[in-house]
Amino acid sequence: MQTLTFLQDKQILVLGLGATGLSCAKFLAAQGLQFVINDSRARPPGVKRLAKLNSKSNLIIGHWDIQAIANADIIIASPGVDINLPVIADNRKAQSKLIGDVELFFLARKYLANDDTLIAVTGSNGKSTVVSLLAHIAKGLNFKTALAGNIGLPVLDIIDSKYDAVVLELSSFQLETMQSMQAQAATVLNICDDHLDRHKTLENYQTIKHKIYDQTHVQVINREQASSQPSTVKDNAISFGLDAPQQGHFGIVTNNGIRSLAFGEQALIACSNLPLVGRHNELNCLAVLALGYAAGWPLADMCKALLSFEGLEHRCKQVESNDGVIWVNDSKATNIGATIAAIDGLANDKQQLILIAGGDGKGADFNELKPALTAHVDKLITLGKDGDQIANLKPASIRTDSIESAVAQARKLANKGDVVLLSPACASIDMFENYMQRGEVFITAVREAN
Ligand code: UMA
Ligand code: ADP
Repeated sequence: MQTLTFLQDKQILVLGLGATGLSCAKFLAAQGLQFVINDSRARPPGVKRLAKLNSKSNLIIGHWDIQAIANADIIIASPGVDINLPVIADNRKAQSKLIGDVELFFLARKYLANDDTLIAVTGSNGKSTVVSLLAHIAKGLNFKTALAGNIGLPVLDIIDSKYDAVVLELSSFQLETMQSMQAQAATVLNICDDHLDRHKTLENYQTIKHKIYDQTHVQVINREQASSQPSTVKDNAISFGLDAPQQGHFGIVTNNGIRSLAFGEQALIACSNLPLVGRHNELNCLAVLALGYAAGWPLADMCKALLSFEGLEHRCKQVESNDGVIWVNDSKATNIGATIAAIDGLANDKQQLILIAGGDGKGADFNELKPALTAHVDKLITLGKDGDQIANLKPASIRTDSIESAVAQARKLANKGDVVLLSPACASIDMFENYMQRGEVFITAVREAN
């Protein structure tokens, strides 16, 4: 790789030694550059692997190092590091450059004249589903494809190769330190309260998310939600929504009672054939088609490839069972917005919807759940640290102390064709290692009683 002049003869400081910090270290070491890494944790996860890199680095752990921060010309902050912490904001030199790993990736790409087709996705909910579906489709189109960013693989880990399609999931933490992306297409899927402990106000969180629109050729816009739309809409913007679309945009049309995803008037795929359940997933599929279309991917081939997507585990995924009840695992619903989407998407007038919710609410105001609980949920079963707060929102709620007993209660209440939905609206850390383990316990409880 060529040497990047903007990094030469500079005091470089990497903040954080998780997956991101390690990827930065690998990149800088490959450039033959000297750098300091500072992680405030006593045992950051990347220490052993950093040692193996044999880099010209100096590691400082266990506290924020004021001297290292004050000396740095370039600070590369990991997404988990709050750049507004006074120890960082107040001690850095006024002329220092503060960027994230994703900004470094784009600065390096520019330097390397790498112009792979790039699609970027942010939003409060649905990011992982949308980027995984995009990558699935890109592979179906026989593109050499990379999927990176907040979904798990740090972007600098893909900088050494060229791809036909690069699909990036971007968090607000990453967008906060970014300005040099030049995506072909990008979207803010939706916005609801999230990460306010770090961004303080919804307005600030929204402003950070909107930065993605200044860094893309085509803006892909959610027609249904004003707060996720850019303040300045470019002429070539493409929109998606659940209403009938205008020419050149994506939406839903109904012909002879059959609802289909559509491009303008052209019906593309019957909604009943989609591999993912719920209205929110119809929106996700429309966003995917709009993003791919904006990147110049052939629409008919995209639709074909979309049908074979199997969905991601723990996101509104039906659990196989032979009791005629539709058990749905949505353990990834760790905020209220995701649970409302699942309820709205799965409720129907004919069958009961039984909701299992609760866990660690991270200080959220659960009152926002009340309208959906009242309108669509027939029975509510709660568990976990903040389960009682949710139970208080609906009369005759059933309080339990485990997933197993919640499933047993649901089984007593459910008839054939009813939906039992685990969509906690809460993090899992009060009872489980993570949302995956919570989902697995649910699946096991459903299957064991079958
Ligand atoms: N931390 C410290 N001190 C430090 C550095 C980190 O206390 O000096 C803490 C942070 O508060 C954070 C944790 O350590 O809780 C991890 O931070 P990190 O920046 O080292 O994390 P990485 O391992 O580099 O993973 C990051 C993203 N993590 C975060 O944004 C918190 C991963 O997203 C992402 O997959 C990865 O980079 C590759 O790009 C995870 C995530 O939870 C999945 N994202 C949030 C979300 O999806 O809601 C935004
Ligand atoms: P993210 O990566 O943004 O967290 P995921 O695809 O992992 O998104 O989904 C997280 C949760 O949000 C799941 O419970 C899922 O069912 C729900 N969800 C997915 N898409 C949407 C959407 N468009 N609107 C609201 N909730 C959604």
